[in-house]
Amino acid sequence: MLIKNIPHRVFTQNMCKQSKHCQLLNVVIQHTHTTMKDKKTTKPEANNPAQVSPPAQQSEKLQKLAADKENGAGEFLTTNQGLKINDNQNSLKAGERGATLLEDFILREKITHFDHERIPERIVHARGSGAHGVFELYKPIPELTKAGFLNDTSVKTPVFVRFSTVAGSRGSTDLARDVRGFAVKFYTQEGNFDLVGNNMPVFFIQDAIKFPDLVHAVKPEPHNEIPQAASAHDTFWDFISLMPESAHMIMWAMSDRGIPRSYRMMEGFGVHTFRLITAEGKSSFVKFHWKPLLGVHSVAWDEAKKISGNDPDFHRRDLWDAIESGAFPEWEFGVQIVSEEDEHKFDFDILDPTKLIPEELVPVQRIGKMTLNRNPDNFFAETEQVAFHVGHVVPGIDFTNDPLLQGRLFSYTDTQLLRLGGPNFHEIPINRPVSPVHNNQRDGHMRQTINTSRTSYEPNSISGNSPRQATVAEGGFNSYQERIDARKIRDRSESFFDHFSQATMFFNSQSEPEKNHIVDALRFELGKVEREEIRKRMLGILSIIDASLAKKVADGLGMEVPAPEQPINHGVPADADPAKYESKIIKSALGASAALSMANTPKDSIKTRMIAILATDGVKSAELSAFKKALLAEGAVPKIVATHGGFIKDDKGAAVKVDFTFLTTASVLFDAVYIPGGAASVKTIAAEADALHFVTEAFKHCKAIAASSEGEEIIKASQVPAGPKGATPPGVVINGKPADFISAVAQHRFWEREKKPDVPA
Ligand code: HDD
Repeated sequence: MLIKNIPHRVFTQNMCKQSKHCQLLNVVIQHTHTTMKDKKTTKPEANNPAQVSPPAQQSEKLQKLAADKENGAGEFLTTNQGLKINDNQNSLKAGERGATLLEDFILREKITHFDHERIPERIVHARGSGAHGVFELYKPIPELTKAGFLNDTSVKTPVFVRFSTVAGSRGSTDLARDVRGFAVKFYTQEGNFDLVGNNMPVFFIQDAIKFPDLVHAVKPEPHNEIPQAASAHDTFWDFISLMPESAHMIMWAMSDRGIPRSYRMMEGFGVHTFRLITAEGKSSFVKFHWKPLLGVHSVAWDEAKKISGNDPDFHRRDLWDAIESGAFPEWEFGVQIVSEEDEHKFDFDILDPTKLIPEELVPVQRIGKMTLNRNPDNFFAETEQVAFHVGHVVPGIDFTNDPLLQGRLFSYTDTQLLRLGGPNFHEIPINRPVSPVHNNQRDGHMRQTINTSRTSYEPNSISGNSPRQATVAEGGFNSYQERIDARKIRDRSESFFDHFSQATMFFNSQSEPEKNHIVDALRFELGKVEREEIRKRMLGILSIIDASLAKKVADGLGMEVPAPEQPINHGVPADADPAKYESKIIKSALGASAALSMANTPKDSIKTRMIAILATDGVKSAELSAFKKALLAEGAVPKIVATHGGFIKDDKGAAVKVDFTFLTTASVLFDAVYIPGGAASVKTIAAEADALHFVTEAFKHCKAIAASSEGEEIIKASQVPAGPKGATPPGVVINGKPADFISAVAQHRFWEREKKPDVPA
């Protein structure tokens, strides 16, 4: 009885891992909890995690979260004080038509809570989606780090990941052209390690002091709050055109990486150079990577704009659906290691966050795998309240002096204090480590822990000096003892001054279609810029990166590339020697790096690909079922798109469930299209304008299309052009086998079809 009346949180939150007594107590509590629930619950909801999760997905973190979960299934409605509510329809009034009484505490509580339901959205990365998962190590790396989770292959480290866009508000579209956040919280046995990265390996600026300027420039303009979730406006390009250090990142942002097909098909990067530290205190520099096992893929820009209208939740839905269906997204975790001795051996400074280390120079070693296997139960409680911080590290991982990283170390706690309302945000269930927390921090808004000790200071004698400091051998964190012998200055290292070599290397590394997409993206973005001087300045910057790029963009804008001149340099400190800042266009010939082109990504799977099957009454059952079966066997997701909802009847009279109509979906929400035969089905679809648009648009976006010999009529009725010399265009499979279509879908896109000729969809 005693146990039953005490909130579970009090026990589980600070549960001492070592203590058998505590563990036993926890089991008793959870058991008691279950027994109570079982008695009261008439029909448990299907998503009650404690009841349906297979053991493999019940990580230590998920088990701990279970103690805070609430599910009202079969329960009475109550106030927050546990009082059962008798009437949730009417407020308390003076007479049937009378005024509502202030006395109505039930009404007041409900409305007050509602009035306070919103918290400030993140200043950047407001729009995001999260998922739970596990990280598994391939092999211990004690020669590089003493971090426990990187040394024990038997441990499955729980993770929570949040993907995001940067500029848009919380409700903005997923498909904005933007950088994507890729933040991973590892709940390790030694505390939380947060890897707060992006899907691009470099950043716009070199010093955190410029971050507020960058963000103010990209956010909607202050006078009219336009445009939402878009960088195509004057203030962004004004800033960028004055900040040559952004040249490399601009190439990435304007590339197809800015419009991913899926969060599941993005790379992730820690961006900064961090340090790994061994038990002996040896330091190595490290760049962290995430490599998606489904490959790196993007959509077309025209498609991205249309997805934003058809399904602004496209990426969120895609992640959710994949996890719900059991197609768990996976990434390999990679490290690029540079020894202390090699710190200065590159053409660039490894502390400069606008530079990457080409994989040809330092290969990425894949050391483990992350699998996302569970959707959150509550978006606000988990995805919105999760608080990441680059400063959350564990013994064996440490920082470098990258000036962007150094500034971030301040910013993240500061922002959570505002966003989550006070210093106890670490007690919010999703943010709690799985390792125990014991310290002398006390009180503050919404404190959850009931600290029972009389002492809240250290040293103390009253509590036997508990909690006590840990030696390094006991797992205490000690910062890497970097030798520093310097003057205190506010300046930038000249080793950070080569802004263009890697921008050019990135451009040179792209395939022809990828280069064309960068040109188109820049034409679009700069075409939206009203001020000519900004466009001109940008053309000047582009001409340093690549003359042909600048010329093509200029042609699209109807402008001339300005005569070569030094880029107007940014932020020269008031008293600095301008010569130091203004005379530098340093460029070293770095050539190209194959790893930078998405054209080189693996294209061997159609797992989770969305396939539209265009069919209606009279569809040929044999063709439909053969393709459907083959697609399902490969892990694809075939959906019937028909001219009406409900069920269609195939040529054998069997009912086939319709997933979408041409009204409720669009070709941009699919990866490929299959058109089975059946005279009646083909005739009806060929007469529907939306269906013909569907096919033409899928072709325009370079997707695989297959049709049976009868189904080809629909392709002919659409505006799909013939291929070279009247041949079938690449990626179009007529009267082929399912295997032919499957290998075409695996190619993702046939970019060579683009604009040859352009189709009006
Ligand atoms: Fe940041 C959020 C990634 C530079 C300040 N950042 C945030 C998130 C990601 C990144 C993924 C979202 C985390 C989540 O899902 O909750 N940020 C980066 C990367 C950067 C970077 C890869 C450069 C390499 N950020 C950066 C700088 C500053 C900040 C230089 C400030 C000096 N970032 C923040 C922030 C945010 C944030 C204001 C907003 C919400 C939050 O932290 O929790 O503190």
